[in-house]
Amino acid sequence: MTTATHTGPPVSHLDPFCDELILEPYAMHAELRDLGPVVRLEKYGVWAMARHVDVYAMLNDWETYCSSAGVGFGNFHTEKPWRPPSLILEADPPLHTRTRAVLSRVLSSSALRRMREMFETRAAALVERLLERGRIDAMVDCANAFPLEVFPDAVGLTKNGRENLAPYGNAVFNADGPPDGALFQSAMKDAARVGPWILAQCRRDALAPGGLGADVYTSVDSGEIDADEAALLVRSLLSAGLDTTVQGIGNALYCFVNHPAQWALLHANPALARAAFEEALRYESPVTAFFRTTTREVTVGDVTMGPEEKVLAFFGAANRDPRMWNDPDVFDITRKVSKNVAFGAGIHFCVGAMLARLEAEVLLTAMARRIKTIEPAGEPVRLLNNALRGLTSLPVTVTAS
Ligand code: PQS
Repeated sequence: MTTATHTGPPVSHLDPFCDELILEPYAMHAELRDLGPVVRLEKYGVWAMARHVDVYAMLNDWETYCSSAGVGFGNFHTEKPWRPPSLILEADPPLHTRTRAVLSRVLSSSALRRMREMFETRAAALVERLLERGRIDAMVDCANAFPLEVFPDAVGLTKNGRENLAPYGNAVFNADGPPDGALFQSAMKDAARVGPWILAQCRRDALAPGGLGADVYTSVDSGEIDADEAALLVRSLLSAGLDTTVQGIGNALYCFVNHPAQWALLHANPALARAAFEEALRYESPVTAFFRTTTREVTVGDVTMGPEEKVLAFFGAANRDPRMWNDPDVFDITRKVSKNVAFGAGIHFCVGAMLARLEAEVLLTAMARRIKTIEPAGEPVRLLNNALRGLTSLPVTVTAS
């Protein structure tokens, strides 16, 4: 399947966006890492990086690897984006610097501090409901239910129409894949259906006072951004804030279901919850991969890439690179995981990371305190998505301590 020649760059004929490799990518990750720092994906005519050192370096060099041409397959310099580009994800400095400052403030740990109590109350109540039932679907009843309970309220979103958030998120993440693929096509249908509702919720008068959305608009009053920019930044919250945490939390639960000794460790010491989430992000990274676009000719290792070329960074592969981690395929919640790239790196490092960590920490802590065992009770069902790795179903039984 795969060949490397002496005369050109290493080449792979694998298709990372086919169903089989979306569902089971780890052998492909190893193959891509072993082929070299940069590999040509023959099927698509794009480059790929899968080693930690190279992914990390690329993410930290926004001047060479830009985001303003899009972080999916399409090149916005030559093709029309499927939606008005994000002012933060799909932007470079100086625009990115200005918009990032706004969301950094809105999502800072000090801004989030006042939410913790509400999150804790709801997590504790959720866990009691789970224990009453005993047999639950950890994806549906925990990983989906908890962020859906706390995140839209944190943003200040209206109660009506929240069922549109999941299909919108699904569309956003599938839109990073190949445009002729079935997932991209269904994403465009979802986006057409729920997009207008999403945009209407981004307006100032639709957002509850005191929420994160309303807080974005205080930067309009101070003159940092205009009202149209504020609406698009609220859209970023709605695009990136739900599916990512759902899959991140779900993957963490999946790790624990498959590693009961690690759950026993967390149960004995719930203060490990925050570190445990970080290790779960490394071990089962919810964001599969992102593109950048070269702004100039650049040589990495023996490979020279031209300007305006797409480069795919495999976060999950970097996070299990044996060149970086000892025993990368071991899930160990006591491991040091700084420099894992599950949240990205560099100027585009996830601006919502503090909120994601807060949600996960609060939920995992509440579960660790009350749940003695969490065991498989049926076959998990994997999510098929171009940019997200996770599950749609994880049947388990839980017992109280
Ligand atoms: C936006 C920002 C970030 C936006 C994959 C995608 C994203 C993590 C993984 C994401 C999506 C959308 N985040 O600004 O609209």
